[in-house]
Amino acid sequence: MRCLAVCQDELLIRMLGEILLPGFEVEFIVERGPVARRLHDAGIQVVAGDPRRTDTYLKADLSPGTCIIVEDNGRRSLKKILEAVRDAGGTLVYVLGVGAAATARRAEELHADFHDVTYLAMSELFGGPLLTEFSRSLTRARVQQYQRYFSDADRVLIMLHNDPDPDAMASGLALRNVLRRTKATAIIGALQGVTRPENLRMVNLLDIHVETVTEASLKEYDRVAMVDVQPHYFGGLIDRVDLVIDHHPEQPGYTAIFKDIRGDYGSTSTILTEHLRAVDVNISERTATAMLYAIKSDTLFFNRQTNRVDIEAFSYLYPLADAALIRKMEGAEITLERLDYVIEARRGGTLIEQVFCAFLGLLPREDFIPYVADFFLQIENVKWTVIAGIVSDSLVISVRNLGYSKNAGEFVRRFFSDIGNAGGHRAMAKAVVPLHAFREKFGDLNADDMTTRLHDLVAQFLHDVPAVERKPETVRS
Ligand SMILES: [Mn+2]
Repeated sequence: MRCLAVCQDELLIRMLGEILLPGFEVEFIVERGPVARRLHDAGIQVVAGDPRRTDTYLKADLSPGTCIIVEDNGRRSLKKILEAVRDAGGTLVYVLGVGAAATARRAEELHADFHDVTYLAMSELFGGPLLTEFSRSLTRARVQQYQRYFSDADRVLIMLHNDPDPDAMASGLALRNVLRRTKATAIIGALQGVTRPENLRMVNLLDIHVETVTEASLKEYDRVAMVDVQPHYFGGLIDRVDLVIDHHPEQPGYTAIFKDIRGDYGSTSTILTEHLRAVDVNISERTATAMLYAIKSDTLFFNRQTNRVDIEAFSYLYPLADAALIRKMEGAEITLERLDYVIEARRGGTLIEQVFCAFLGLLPREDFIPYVADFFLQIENVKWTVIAGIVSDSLVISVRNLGYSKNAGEFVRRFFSDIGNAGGHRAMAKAVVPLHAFREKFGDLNADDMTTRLHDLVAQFLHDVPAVERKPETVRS
């Protein structure tokens, strides 16, 4: 493709030359003779001419297929140049904003007269990669610090939350990698092991060992790191750790020598991808596969709480991972017993104003609840799901939404943090409340009343008015 660039700045000309050659056939139109001669001597295709005159472009053989780039350094002659280009039949026109402040306003001004022209600001074109580089070196400094701190330890514990999920386990593998340790010197552990079928499948396919840790065995480690969870989760059992890496909102009340908490990231594996890249550690196929699966599952394949960095980590890990293995792991999510609870939720649950609520009764395992919550969020017209069920002596409530409405984490905190554990993100949250405490606050409800009550709470939260005032509206719809 042929490209004509109207530029006066030598640095810009040399840079464009470097970027566009050899893919494009590039010629520069330069106003001042001496600059043109110097560039010509440097081997750059250049013609001297007045860019405000139509015949300059005719002489340069401008055709409708020629791509024109015009430098905008804030001077007023820009409109004249664009008129001349238009008169000469130029249609593929790009204006490159360099150093001119308020590029957005400038772009708008131009658009009124020349709506085919695309305005590109140099700062935007460059900003992304430059900032990525800068933040990578910040991350590098951080990672090197904790690497040094961990280097002389005999035994390191990488602690995960109970019933570890793919993100927790993948983050454990990744941190072991960052610390350049083996499974003998960096133990991945949890107080309670893996139970969910799809997570067990991951454990088996990737040969991951999660050691069961007890309060007593905690003392056997020289250093303790935590991934995908923060110490407060363990309710006072662990109040001091050496390192915390997590993407859940930051919690107070513990001491950590190093921490990297990024609440706006979709997964802890995303943070660890950046750590691994920053210090240039090789990522094995097994670790990459685990991390890719973790990002997919924590973001529901980018359907919730996804950040540009999650997508970037995903595309970085993709070629390193075993995609066939991931497909195998994913197949484990649908099981007959889970479908039983989907049917149960369909039977007893109700959909009101795009909110689906259901109570599943007494359950043998907790994972049915988030599974059903995720499942119903896929259905057309459903924007929120609130699924509750009883597991041993607690009521567990999973909340999901599409991520662009009110915050699910705030919802569970508002109604349940006074009587139990409640927390989460914008798009996914969970509350675990002792059954007796729930009954004290809300009464001893039967299944149908429970569903109605959940609807009332969501409506109250979404409309921010007392439930009573909302009732007639529900009846109408
Ligand atoms: Mn996670």
